[in-house]
Amino acid sequence: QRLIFATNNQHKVDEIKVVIGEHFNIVTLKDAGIAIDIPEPHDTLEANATEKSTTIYRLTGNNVFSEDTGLEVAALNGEPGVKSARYAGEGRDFQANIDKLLANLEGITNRKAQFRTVISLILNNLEHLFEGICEGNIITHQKGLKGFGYDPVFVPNGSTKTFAEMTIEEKNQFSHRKKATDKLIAFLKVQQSL
Ligand code: ITT
Repeated sequence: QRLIFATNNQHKVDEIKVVIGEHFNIVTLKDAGIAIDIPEPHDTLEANATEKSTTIYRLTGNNVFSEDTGLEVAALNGEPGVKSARYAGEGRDFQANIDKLLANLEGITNRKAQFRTVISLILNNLEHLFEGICEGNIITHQKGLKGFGYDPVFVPNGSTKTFAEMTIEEKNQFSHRKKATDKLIAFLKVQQSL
């Protein structure tokens, strides 16, 4: 049975598909021919994830999951958090977000941060949430060309490399998204066996 992954972010698809692809038939919005820019108007990752999954569920009636992710920086009181995609303002290129983050952390020694992913699954009209957290530090100068978003400035605990210096497989040994996805898979497997 197919499960729609409601995202327009191909990087998220690439990271999740290597984990979940073997277990379930994942169909992206693109695969399903759905061209829609889902708004993220809320002030929590949970509410935005729910908005994305319910929008697509109402549209298709198909079981669906979405995810919302934020980078939460301790010294910035959890910012950019839910605003991670548009920290430097709507419509700016992503480098502007990284530049703003590094500028706001200039001279600050506490560089602790975490990525947090919230997955919202809608299965047979019921919602289930799954969270994944990856703790680490923001470095002072970006490094690496792989990955996306804030990957060039984030070093997960237990590594000396930024996410942008890692392959998807390496990133998945640490990542927030992988942890949330593992919980989703475990849940779906139990449902399948019922
Ligand atoms: P959707 O279509 O799924 O909504 P999006 O790109 O809008 O995709 P988010 O709303 O979750 O995704 O935005 C979170 C931002 O945080 C996003 O723009 C990324 O640049 C950044 N981000 C999310 N996951 C990340 C990761 O694993 N590594 C680095 N940056 C990440």
